[in-house]
Amino acid sequence: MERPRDLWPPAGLVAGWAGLLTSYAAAMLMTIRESPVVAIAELVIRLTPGPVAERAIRFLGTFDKPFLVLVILLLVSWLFWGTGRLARTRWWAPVLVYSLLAALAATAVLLQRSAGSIDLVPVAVGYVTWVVCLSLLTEPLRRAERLTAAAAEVDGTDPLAQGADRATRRTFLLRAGLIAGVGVVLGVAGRVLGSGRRHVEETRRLLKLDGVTEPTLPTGARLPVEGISSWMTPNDDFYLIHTAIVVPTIEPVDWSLRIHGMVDREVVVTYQDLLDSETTEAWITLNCVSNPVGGTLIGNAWWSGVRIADLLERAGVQDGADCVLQTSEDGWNCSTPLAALTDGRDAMLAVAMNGKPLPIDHGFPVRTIVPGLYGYVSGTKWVVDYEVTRFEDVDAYWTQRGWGEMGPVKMSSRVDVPASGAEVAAGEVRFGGVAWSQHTGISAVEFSVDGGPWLPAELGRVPSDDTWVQWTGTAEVEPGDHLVRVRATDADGLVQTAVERDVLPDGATGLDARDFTASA
Ligand SMILES: Nc1nc2c(c(=O)[nH]1)N[C@H]1C(S)=C(S)[C@@H](COP(=O)(O)O)O[C@H]1N2
Ligand SMILES: [Mo]
Repeated sequence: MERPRDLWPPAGLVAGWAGLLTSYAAAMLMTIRESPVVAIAELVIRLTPGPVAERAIRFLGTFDKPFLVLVILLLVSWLFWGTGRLARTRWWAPVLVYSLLAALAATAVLLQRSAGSIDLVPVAVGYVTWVVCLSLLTEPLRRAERLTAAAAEVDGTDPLAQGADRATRRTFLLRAGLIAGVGVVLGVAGRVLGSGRRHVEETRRLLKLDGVTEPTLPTGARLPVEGISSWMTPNDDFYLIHTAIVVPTIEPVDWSLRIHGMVDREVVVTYQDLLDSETTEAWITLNCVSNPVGGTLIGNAWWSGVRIADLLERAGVQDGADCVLQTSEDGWNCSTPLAALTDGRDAMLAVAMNGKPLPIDHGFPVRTIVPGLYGYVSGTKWVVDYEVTRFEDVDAYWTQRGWGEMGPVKMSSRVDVPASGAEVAAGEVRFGGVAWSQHTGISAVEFSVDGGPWLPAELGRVPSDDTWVQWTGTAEVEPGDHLVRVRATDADGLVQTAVERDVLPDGATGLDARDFTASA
């Protein structure tokens, strides 16, 4: 059985977690977007050099953020354990640790976009919880130690009388249990009651968007090939990339976009303004610059929204401007070449994706979509600010981490069929996949088995140059292991290069290949 002196570290741990839980509950109940822990995690992400972040994302996939939060929680747990131990000899030491942690959390919170002093409340709540709970938990331990010392001094009797120990432990466990219980209840209640997301989800579900039509698949776009990527990517299957850990939840009535900077007059656009404007709709394939050759960070959807060029015209863009610095509600930003927003392509402030209001994770209520550019320089989700400016005057999130400024999509192609490692019947084997070169278009796709001649593939018919295109073809294949490669040619006659380049700084190149086995 542990003695009271072994209970100091657990006291620190329980008090520490109680503070995390009350601060989380406060953040949730106040519908502050993030708990202080998450704010710290986002600060870490912001301070992480691009290539390191890139590697982490590739290594951990979509678990990079939960993983970071977990690491932070483990680290602070270790700190809390230590504060308990420290408390035994130096009452002020844990207070110092708490103060440093709170200062770090406060800094992280204040560095978030549009943070005010009210956002510090959860940090303060956590701090008070730490101090109060630690004294509540260590008080019986301290008392027991004082008694022990006094008894030893007076008459040398066995100071660790079993009964006194047991009483101390009972008081401690009672308090620790109570604190832990209340902490967990508050945490759960905060999550259930406070999550503004539920409300926004409800608003979103009830929205009726006039002028937004359901997607009708263009005839001939889909090739009848089993296992090929769906030409239209359903919203639920569409890849997700964002730096925010907790995504912004914005009620449409609270949303507005401010267009300012090098303009003749500042314009503020509301959600209603967008609904009252003429709708533009288009099939546009969006992809991520971090998509490796053959990767899946790409999707094709039917987007509905309002042309950005019209809004910029209302504001009156001044001479000399060459980019628009877009900022999201969560603080992420990107600088987009002005030309891509005004040259007549379907660059839009999108309100709907595949005929439905944007899913929250895809930027509800409004995001930017620009055909032909990678998402990191254009596709701002939860967008709230457009500053018309010059590239030389700004430094956006990914560009300051070494990624290219302009971000035009590079031509690429992928094999979907056969799937990697698949087993097919020898003889006539069907191949298929997708190819893309948004805003330029694909004119041909070829595939080659085991380094043999390039065979022309059949292409699906697409409504514009802004989407990917499905390809298919067949070839005679002997029993055994094989490798199929694919390459595209764009509408300008450029053939996809086999030279392999990393995704950093402006998109991967190289040819996709799949190995498969043909059996007799
Ligand atoms: N607010 C915000 N918008 C963002 C990002 C982000 O991190 N935050 N990531 C961009 C990147 S890198 C890509 S590839 C696209 C992905 O859009 P999706 O998640 O809807 O597929 O969003 C872009 N818009
Ligand atoms: Mo991206």
